[in-house]
Amino acid sequence: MRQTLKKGLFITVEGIEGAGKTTNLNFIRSILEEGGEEVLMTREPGGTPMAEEVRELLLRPREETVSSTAELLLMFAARAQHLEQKIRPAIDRGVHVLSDRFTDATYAYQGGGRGLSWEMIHDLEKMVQADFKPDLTLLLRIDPEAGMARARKRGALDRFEQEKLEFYFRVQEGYMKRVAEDPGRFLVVDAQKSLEDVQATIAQELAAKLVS
Ligand code: T5A
Repeated sequence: MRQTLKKGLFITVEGIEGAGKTTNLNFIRSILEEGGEEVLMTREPGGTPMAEEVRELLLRPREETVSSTAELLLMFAARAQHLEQKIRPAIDRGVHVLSDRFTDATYAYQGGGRGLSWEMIHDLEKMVQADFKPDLTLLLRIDPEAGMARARKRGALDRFEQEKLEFYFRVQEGYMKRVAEDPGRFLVVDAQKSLEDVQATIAQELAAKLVS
C-alpha cells in the first residue's frame, strides 16, 4: 500500500455496542503499519485529556435524567477539542488517523436512538467541522441482541449500554440512513460472521477502497 496511499487519511470505525470496533480498528492499524504507514489511534467521545473527561461525564450511569440536547452538545464539545488538538494536527503532519467512532455515531445515537432532528445535528456538524469528514468509514453491522450479548460479557455496562434493545435498533437504522446519504464513504461489513471472515473482508475491501 505504501507508494499509492494518500498521506494523512482519516478512517473511522462505527457500529453498535459489541460490533467489534476496537478489535477491527487494531486490525486496520496492523495492516497500515505493516505497509510502513504511520498511524494514530484515537476514539470518541474522548481522545484528548479534556475530551476524555467529557467522555466520563457522558458514559457514567447516573440517577438524574440526562437531557438528549445536553448529551448532543457534550458530544460535539468533546469533538471540537479532539479535532483541534489531535485529529487535524496529525493529518496535517501526514499521519493516518484511525478513530473508534466519530460524527456518524452522533447521527445514529442522538438522531436515530434519541430522536433528535437530523438538521440540528447537521448544523452542529457544520459549526464544529465545516466540511471535514472521514475519508473512509467502516460500519460493522450486527444484530443488536448479538452485539449486546458480546458487550455484556465484558462486565459492567455504561449509561448507553443500559438502554433497551429498541434503542439499538433505532441506532442501527440511523447508521443505515447515513450510509444511504453518502454511500461512497462507507464500507459496510457483516460483523456477525466469525472474526476471521470479518477480517478477511476488511483486508480485501480496505485495499480496494484506499489504494488508487
Ligand atoms: N456515542 C458515541 C454517542 O452516543 N454519540 C457519539 O457521537 C459518540 C462518538 C461510546 C458510547 O458513546 C456513544 C456510543 C457508545 O454507546 P464505546 O466504548 O466507544 O462507547 O463503544 P462501545 O460500543 O461500548 O464499545 P464496545 O467495546 O462495546 O464495542 P466494540 O469496540 O464494537 O467491540 P470490541 O471490539 O470490544 O468487541 C467486543 C467483544 O466481541 C468480540 C471481541 O473479542 C470482544 O470480546 N468480537 C467477536 N466475537 C465473535 N465474532 C466476531 N466477529 C467478533 N468481533 C469482536
